[in-house]
Amino acid sequence: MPTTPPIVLTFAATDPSGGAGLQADILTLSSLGCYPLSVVTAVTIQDTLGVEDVMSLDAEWVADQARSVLEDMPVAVFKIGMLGSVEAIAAIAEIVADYPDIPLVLDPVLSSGRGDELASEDMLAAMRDMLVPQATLITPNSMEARRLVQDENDESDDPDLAECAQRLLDMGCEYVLITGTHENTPQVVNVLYGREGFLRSHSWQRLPGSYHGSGCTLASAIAATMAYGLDIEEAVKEAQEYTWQALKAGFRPGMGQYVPDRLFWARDENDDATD
Ligand code: PXL
Repeated sequence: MPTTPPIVLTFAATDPSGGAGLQADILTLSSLGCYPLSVVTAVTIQDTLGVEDVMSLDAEWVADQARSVLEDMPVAVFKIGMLGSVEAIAAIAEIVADYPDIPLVLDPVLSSGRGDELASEDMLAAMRDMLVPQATLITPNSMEARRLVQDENDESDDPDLAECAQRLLDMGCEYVLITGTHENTPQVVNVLYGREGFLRSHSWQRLPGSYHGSGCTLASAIAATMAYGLDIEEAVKEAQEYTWQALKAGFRPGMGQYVPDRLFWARDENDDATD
């Protein structure tokens, strides 16, 4: 009998445009040979131009989806993306606390690449208090990193990215990967930090388009490479390589942003998809 691939459980919101969220996670995890379990946290109305509305799912429904599959199947890695409410964050925090041996990749989704707000201040605080301390790895972009750690009572508080990483580590997570797409640098520089501080920096050629779902793709790819047993540094390196290839092969299915082609390796170069 064929063996079961590594199983990754993702908590995420649905994106009907197929670019980000749960759909991005499922495509990425499948593309990298994992079997995805998917717990819906919220439903969005959006297209490739922007998010129109968000309906969060009742926290009990979020918890019950997760509990039912966790009792049935052995999960190798948890991945958390967009969340719908403080109550759902608390419910998920309780669930992952019951499985301390399962590594957790936390993608702290606060807003979309196009600037739509996807988390309230209360949700931000709940993530900080309940999820960051349980994360094996957190994958904020530079804007999310700043928002997660900045002192709201001190307008002059302007930590550099290394200081942001240190504050996140002080909250209790083991590793921090800060992505640099939004920084004003010629290349995109992503930096991995561990308990001892700086670990590794990866530079990537800046691609011209604006992409929808790149963060979800990267965090899911890391969850997948970790599920295959790579250590964190190797998992992060391999996942970035995969994500960069997916972005490079990205296409524009509608009138808005490009989306990564998470199945780039399966396309035949000579095939014209419009035939
Ligand atoms: O890219 C972050 C993200 C995650 N999840 C959902 C999203 C977005 C961005 O738009 O819509 C559902």
